Amino acid sequence: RMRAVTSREIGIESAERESIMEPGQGGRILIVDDRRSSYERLASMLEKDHVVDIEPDPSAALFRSAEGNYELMIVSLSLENFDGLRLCSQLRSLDRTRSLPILALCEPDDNAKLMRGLEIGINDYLLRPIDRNELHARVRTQVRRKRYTERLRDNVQMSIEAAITDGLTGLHNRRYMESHLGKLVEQATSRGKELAVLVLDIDYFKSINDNYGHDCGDDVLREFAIRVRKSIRGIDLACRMGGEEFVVVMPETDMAVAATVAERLRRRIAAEPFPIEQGNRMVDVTISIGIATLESQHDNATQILKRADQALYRAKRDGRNRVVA
Ligand code: GH3
Ligand code: MG
Ligand code: MG
Ligand code: MG
Repeated sequence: RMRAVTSREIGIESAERESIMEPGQGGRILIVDDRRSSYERLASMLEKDHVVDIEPDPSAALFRSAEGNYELMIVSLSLENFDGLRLCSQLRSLDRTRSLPILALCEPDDNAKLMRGLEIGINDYLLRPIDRNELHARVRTQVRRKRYTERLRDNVQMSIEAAITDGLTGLHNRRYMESHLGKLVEQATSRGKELAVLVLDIDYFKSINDNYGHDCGDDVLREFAIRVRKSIRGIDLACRMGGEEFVVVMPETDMAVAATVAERLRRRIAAEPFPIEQGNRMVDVTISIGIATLESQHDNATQILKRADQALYRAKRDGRNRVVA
């Protein structure tokens, strides 16, 4: 199982959080207000520190917020020709704007509207008449929080990718294969579909390392991964299981097709020498491949991998540079 990731690992320190909004890094804000005196006053208070747009028409505001790159919406709940709450609820229901902060502007005597706004999911509010300092503080907080959340999300995404990717080749790693092969097998058996698994192993890889050095061995592994990727479809899953051993899982693929793919890949490897030392030298590489396909409704990931491994073993025993099913 994947362990929890600490905030230190995902690269967010409290000092960094503070620096998210330095001077000159103001927010991009859309003001939605149809009273000229009101939005002009707001804009004049914010323009020194932020990039401010004004949109008096709520429908246009909805469109602009989904298209534009805003970090905060300031929405008046006392629009003259439109229900500001309706705009807020539309903003919350669209994927593109769901996490866009909303700062609502309320009349001090309209508590009912404010309560509904909070239920819809506005992030903060200001009562009229707007106090300049309060406005600045609440705007800064919302913009900072939005940037912090986005950075957090990006870093989590990167951590997840790193956890399932092989660093040398960029293919998936063993952990990912182990967590996914079972699901793919289950999907195939439950839908009565075919599934093929290839286990690939570079022949005499140790002697490549011995003759040319470990770095050249790494060059070979990277180039090998590129050729594997070129030989398979988008829905096929390619993983480096460790060392110079790889696994390719091909959904909806029977033995005849799997054998064709494997044989094509074997030839592609053997026919074209691999560049090492920044392309200054070339080295001949061959691989052996074992194939197994789903055999019954009761087959499972462990068994199918085991059969592919046994086929690979026979390919090695019979002289290498060959495909065995
Ligand atoms: P066979 O044809 O039987 O597969 O022989 P082989 O030499 O390929 O197999 P063996 O398992 O004896 O050797 C694999 C070698 O792969 C040993 C190990 O040092 C090397 N190796 C494992 N991981 C890496 C790596 O990340 N980079 C490099 N350059 N070498 C690696
Ligand atoms: Mg070996
Ligand atoms: Mg080998
Ligand atoms: Mg090996």
